[in-house]
Amino acid sequence: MIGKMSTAKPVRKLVSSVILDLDGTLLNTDGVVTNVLRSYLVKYGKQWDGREALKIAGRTPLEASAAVVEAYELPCTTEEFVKEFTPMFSDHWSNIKALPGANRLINHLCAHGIPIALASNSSRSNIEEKISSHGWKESFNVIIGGDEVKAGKPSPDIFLEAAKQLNVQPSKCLVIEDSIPGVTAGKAAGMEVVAVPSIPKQSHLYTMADEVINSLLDLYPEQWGLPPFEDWIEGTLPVEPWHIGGPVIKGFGRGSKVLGIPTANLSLEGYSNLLSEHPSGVYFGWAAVSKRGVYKMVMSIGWNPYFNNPEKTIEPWLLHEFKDDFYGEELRLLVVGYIRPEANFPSLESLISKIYDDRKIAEQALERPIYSKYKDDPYLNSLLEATCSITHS
Ligand code: ADP
Ligand code: RBF
Ligand code: MG
Repeated sequence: MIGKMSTAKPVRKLVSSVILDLDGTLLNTDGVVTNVLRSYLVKYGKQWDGREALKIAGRTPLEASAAVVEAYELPCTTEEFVKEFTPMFSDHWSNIKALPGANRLINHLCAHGIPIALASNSSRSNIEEKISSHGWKESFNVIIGGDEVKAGKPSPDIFLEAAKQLNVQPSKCLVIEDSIPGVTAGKAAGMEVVAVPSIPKQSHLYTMADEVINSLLDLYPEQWGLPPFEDWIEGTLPVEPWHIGGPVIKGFGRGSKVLGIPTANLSLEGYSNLLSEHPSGVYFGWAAVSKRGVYKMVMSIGWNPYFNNPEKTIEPWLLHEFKDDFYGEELRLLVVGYIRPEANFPSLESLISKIYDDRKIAEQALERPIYSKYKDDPYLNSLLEATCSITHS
């Protein structure tokens, strides 16, 4: 009971329906666009560096294409680019991954009978192709594509049409959007808007949104008068377990020296795709260190706003007293739960105290069967066994 009360959030405004954006909000479209664009640019001797990201998020396909042609000074017209690029990209439409929390949100709203609409600048046929493998079509009461209204986002047309077809007042709709044109459209439609920016470190640009969250995991529907999620367990949210591993490398030296909290850094070479799939934030799980054992672990993924890292890093704190460093040794992590988004702090003391809160939450949660069962995971334990057999031979 206490755990539940401490996570309850104040109501901001009462809504009755939810309108969801697709690309960048429910689907990791950016990841696929990036991969296809990267290989496409090679043909023109150019290298992808993400310079177009802000100009293509939330745009219509034609606007996004014009932005790419301009950003990379391609020797072709926008029309030529569209003709060549679209088929390359559409091969991948049906295997774009759902973003973390997307299925959870859709299932939750459906289970409680909350009317939901999907409103995207993509064409109706694109939308249907993209959602086909996720089984979402039946979940939405209404689907509106950019080709079904006069003007795409940032015009409010798509959202107004969605509200009309849902048969609700715009002011009773909550829009969830990742892009600036989408947020602009939602506010122009007179709706409440939660922004979930898909481009990192850009949340300051979203001031017109009613709330800015880091990922769908951080949405609290009760703040909008909607039924709360019931899957939080004492301040933790179970996630689909995922693992990552590699040799421990030297970090910034701030963990033990500045914070008094050592965090082992993993080399992310070859892991940038995996890491970009997981929202920044504080997670926990189990960690195996070669020759040593399996330990409880709490970690941050992200840019550590307090120190403003240039790269997204993954920094696990193993909840065990080690007498020495283990640089170079193999570390394997199994992530099983989520605690909170990463945050900035007014002082070093407040950051440190929050990290100790995280530790306590993780330590307690990992005693629960739902999380403790993963301690026996073969990925973690094979590291210990492999080392043992070498030692004995
Ligand atoms: P950081 O990399 O966080 O800036 P340091 O490089 O000073 O900080 O210290 C991290 C190193 O401390 C790890 O790479 C590891 O070898 C060692 N270490 C000792 N105890 C722990 C622990 N409990 N959890 C993680 N790392 C630890
Ligand atoms: N740094 C931040 O700037 N913001 C955070 O919210 C944050 N949360 C953390 C949570 C945990 C559990 C741990 C172990 C570290 C956290 N850090 C955070 C610090 C960061 O990961 C890293 O230790 C420092 O940047 C030193 O390299
Ligand atoms: Mg570190």
